[in-house]
Amino acid sequence: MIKNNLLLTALFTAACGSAFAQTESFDLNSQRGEKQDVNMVPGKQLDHHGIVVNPTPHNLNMDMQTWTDLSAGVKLIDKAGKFTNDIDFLKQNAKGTPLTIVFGEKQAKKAGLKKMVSGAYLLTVDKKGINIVGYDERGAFYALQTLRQIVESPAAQGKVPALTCNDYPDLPLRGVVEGFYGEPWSHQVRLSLIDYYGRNKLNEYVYGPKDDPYHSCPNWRLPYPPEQAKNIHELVEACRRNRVDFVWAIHPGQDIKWNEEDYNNLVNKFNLMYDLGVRSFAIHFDDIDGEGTNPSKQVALVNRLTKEFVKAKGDVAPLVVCPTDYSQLWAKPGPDGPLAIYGNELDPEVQVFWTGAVVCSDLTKETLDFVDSRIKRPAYYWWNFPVTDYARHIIMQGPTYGLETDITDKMTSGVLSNPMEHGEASKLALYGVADYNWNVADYNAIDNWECGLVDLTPEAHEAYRTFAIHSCDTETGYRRAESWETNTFRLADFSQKAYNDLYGEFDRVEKTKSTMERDCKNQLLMKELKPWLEQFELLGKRGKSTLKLMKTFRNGNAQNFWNAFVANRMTKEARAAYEKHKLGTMKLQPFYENAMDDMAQEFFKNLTGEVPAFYKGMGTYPTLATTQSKLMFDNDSTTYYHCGQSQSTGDWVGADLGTVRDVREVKILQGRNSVDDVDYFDNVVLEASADGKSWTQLTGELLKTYIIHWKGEPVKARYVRIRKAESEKKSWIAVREFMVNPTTPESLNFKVESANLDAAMFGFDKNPVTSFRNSGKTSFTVVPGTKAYTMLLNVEQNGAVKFNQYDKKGKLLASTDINNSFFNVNLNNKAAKAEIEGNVEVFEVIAK
Ligand code: LOG
Repeated sequence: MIKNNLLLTALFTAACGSAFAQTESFDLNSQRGEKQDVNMVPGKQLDHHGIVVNPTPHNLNMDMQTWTDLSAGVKLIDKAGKFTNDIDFLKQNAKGTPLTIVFGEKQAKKAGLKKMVSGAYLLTVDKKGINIVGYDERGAFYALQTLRQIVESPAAQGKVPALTCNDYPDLPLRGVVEGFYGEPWSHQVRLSLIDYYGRNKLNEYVYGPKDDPYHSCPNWRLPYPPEQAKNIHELVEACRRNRVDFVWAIHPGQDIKWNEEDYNNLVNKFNLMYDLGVRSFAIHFDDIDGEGTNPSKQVALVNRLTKEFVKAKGDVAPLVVCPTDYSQLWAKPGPDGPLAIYGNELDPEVQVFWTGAVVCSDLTKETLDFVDSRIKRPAYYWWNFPVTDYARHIIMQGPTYGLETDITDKMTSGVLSNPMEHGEASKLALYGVADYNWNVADYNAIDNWECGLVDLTPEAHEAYRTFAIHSCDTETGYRRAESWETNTFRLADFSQKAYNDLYGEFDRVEKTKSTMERDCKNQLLMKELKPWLEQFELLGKRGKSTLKLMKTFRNGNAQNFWNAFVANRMTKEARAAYEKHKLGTMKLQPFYENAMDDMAQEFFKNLTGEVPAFYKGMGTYPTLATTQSKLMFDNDSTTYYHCGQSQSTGDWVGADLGTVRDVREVKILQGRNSVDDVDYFDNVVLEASADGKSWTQLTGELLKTYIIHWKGEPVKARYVRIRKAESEKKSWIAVREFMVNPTTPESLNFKVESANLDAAMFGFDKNPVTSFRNSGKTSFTVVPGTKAYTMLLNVEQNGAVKFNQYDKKGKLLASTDINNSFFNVNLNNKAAKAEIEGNVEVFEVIAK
């Protein structure tokens, strides 16, 4: 719930507070690099000799000299009669190779299965035929999945080598929770995913889309409408075919009353779901506030349901529960805390979810130690990967990693992935989740990803790989490695070799969309990727044209450069479209942004001999090194930088002004709005520094202040920052604008007149990347001694733009056509006023 905070605007007319020295451990140099705080992907690519089985079997011995040809078909010997529908990948033929399938504990023991757990199996192929022994039906089904993958491998092509595979899962619960905010998956995508779970030996699908009103508030008490009820029944059936447990989850906590009536409402809803075939249930108490968060009441409810519903039915699986304290970020650790209450009172059969150190976090022994010791059982790891509901403009196609490989079933009952609202595009990540859960110690993230790409798009995997490697990171929140094979460079580091390599990659990027459209057979996937593929193509084009622009810049012809530079800028519309479907955020787009900024700044310096008023974000958050921090300096208060991590006292966000300047005014908009947002420093100090080490306080502590506005006697500073003072607040923080010395009519030593005077300031702000659109006339008095003007403009076709000069009395001295975006004009020595007339974008007016 968002609380209403009082809006306080602090306007200080003089510097208050005194200079004080601070010894900081903070390393200023770390702010200047491109380095981002993102873990690399572990593992390396392996040669599978054309046969890939996912998840990686524990023991698979193949004799590649001895092959059985299955093209004539197999003769199924299936006493239990369970698998007739599971061998669609083989022809059935009464005279074919015998395929014998048995399962059960006794058979498993006799056959020497390595582990007596659900899902374990022994698959053997020899001269006599194919033999499968499952620990249970699920195990036998898994043996068939292994057989399928081998037979369908490029190296096998309908044959099968002699082999022994004595295999089992490491973790008992392996699967997926449809648990994100946003558009729930379509029925078609759900069915496609359920088949995928079966093939990859995932055994649990928890149905809990936050935006299904019959799962959550307000309709959790009501039956599903008939059409949706029918679909859920179909999902249960699809899961049964794939030996997946369908777990239906309810999210009642936001408005549940702890009384008989709501208890009965819940049981009634469970009964309705039971009638649709559901045999496993979960209760989610995440993301709620108020009464529903009471841990004792939650536990009492789950215990009572266990007794009166689960056990009474006899064929319902133990319940799963998501506590309100599901993350270490806010879980109260004490012996009376909610997790301890769960540990002491909750029926030991009930599974308890846990998301780790924060909401989206790596699976570590450390976090499992923390939770397990309190809940007194192995936690069920709800992994918020590859979910993107907190960054819906992203499509996560990177490797599945961040999972420690010495975890056992004593520590967790398994990893349940919460995917993206794009179900097909989530399969790549689930390929890894399946592999990890099955064979923890052998998990090889990079190799898994390489194999997953081929598995998903066998006909287009190279293009899909190009797309995927540049579509991984979130920029904020759960950071992921991206573009790790690509080297970008700054203008100052230009070399022909670096240029050629990067040009080649941008060329591949540009061609990816058309290649995938031509070759990829997975239409559901293509539908989900489409808007991102479109942006990818544009990004490829943009990269190539930017590289060429660098060459133009280096050739030194100012007019050629400026015209090409203007043409290479992203329009407002192009930027908005990119922000909606973003990719290449770690290296490709930053290459573009940095190159454009570098060129603009160098160009300005060459023209004027001055450092442009161009600022860069800096501070304690690694995300400040991403292009997101530019959103603080874009003069657009509807966009914001979001830090992506919880705040603590001493954190700061600031601006590097490029050189020491006289700082006379600072205006900062904190939060995503100035009314009631929670993401801001609720106690904050404004400070300035010349060296980044000792800081002068410009204000005292400002409580609950969204708009920080300081004006005063100029202070010499290169760095300005807001620093979090003492406060309990832990939320993320957002900054919409960070303005230092905004150019105002009063701050200029000449007079400007324009229909929109505020906007016109961008033409005189000594920042060559900001601009205003002139229509009509903008005039400015000529500072004595000025001999000429250079104007950085964007002259469009049919612009009909003029530069007019007037004398003291207002008499027109000259009128010149402006027909080039780079415009130089000499002044008449009587000129007292100059004027731009007509429709044109004005970046900078430079007096010479
Ligand atoms: C929600 C989940 C959401 C995820 C990522 C849990 C247990 N609950 O912070 O529905 O998809 O974060 O944004 C959550 O993770 N809460």
